[in-house]
Amino acid sequence: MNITSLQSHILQEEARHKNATGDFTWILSAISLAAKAIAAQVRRARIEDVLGDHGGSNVHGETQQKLDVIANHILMTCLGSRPTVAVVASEEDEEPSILRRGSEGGKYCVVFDPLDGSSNLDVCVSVGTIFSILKNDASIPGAVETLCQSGACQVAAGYILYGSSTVFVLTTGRGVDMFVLDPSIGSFVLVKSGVCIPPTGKTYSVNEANRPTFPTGFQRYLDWAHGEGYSSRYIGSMVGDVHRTLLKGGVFLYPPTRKAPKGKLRLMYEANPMAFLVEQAGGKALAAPGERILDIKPDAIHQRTCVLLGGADEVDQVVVHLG
Ligand code: AFP
Repeated sequence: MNITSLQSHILQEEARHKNATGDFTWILSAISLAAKAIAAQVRRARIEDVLGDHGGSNVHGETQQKLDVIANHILMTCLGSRPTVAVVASEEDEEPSILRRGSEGGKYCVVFDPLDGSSNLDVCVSVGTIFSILKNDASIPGAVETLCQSGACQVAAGYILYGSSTVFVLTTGRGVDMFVLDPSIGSFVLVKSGVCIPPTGKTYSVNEANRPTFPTGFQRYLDWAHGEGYSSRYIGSMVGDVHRTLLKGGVFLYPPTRKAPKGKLRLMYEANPMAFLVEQAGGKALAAPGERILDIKPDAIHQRTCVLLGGADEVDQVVVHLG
């Protein structure tokens, strides 16, 4: 039996680069450690007192769940101890934190959504952590300015899905790899290298309750998909919905709505990492027809965007209807 852990896989990848220092491996190991700690909390959610509202709201005015706060703290603690992490930014916090300057060895910035889909926790539905790693430009003094890089600059991105199993999906720009947490040995083990998103797949994933306020092109697409016998699948946890789309094909959509005319999902914490993964798996990820998510230069770290991603042919079908 050949068991490759996340750690050894990253070390093998790093060995391909002759100037590699191991710094990057060390950061991914912090995320992997945090993921195991969060998974343990999620698994014990009805046993420990970690469910329900925390009593506060985050920077977006959304109610924070106790586990949002716990997951955020775990990631901050694990990443904080890594000597090359310069800046961390969480979807839950208003401001990024500068941990160390470039002159003090800060080489990378890590941006994350600690627990996406957390409003589903009370009913035991899959949730996830999404992360994106960027280089720290030591010549830029401000944390926000440092982070406002387009998604195309990401050096790695991924998510951890706390579902019926705990799955770690990662790209470092050389395809997509998938690992599953084996609880009996406490390691993420490689289950698939080179994950490819099927170009076709007759499933769309969208909050159809918002349909009356979608731009007409999206309504035309949905009419067409109904006529073609498509299935609808929507969890309301982006990590779960994107994971299904990555493995089975189809499209995931978060179009503009009356309530969120620029889209609801966050560019840096959700859309960019997912777009990087989907493109690395051979799919497409757009904010609008002709506008790649990864090309958007953010103006603010909590910026929102519309999202249209999935198998290449299925995304093209949506675009045809947007006219
Ligand atoms: P929560 O973390 O507050 O549950 O939000 C999750 C999320 O941002 C994303 O994961 C989902 O795709 C999306 O919201 C679902 O939201 P709608 O209820 O607007 O469809």
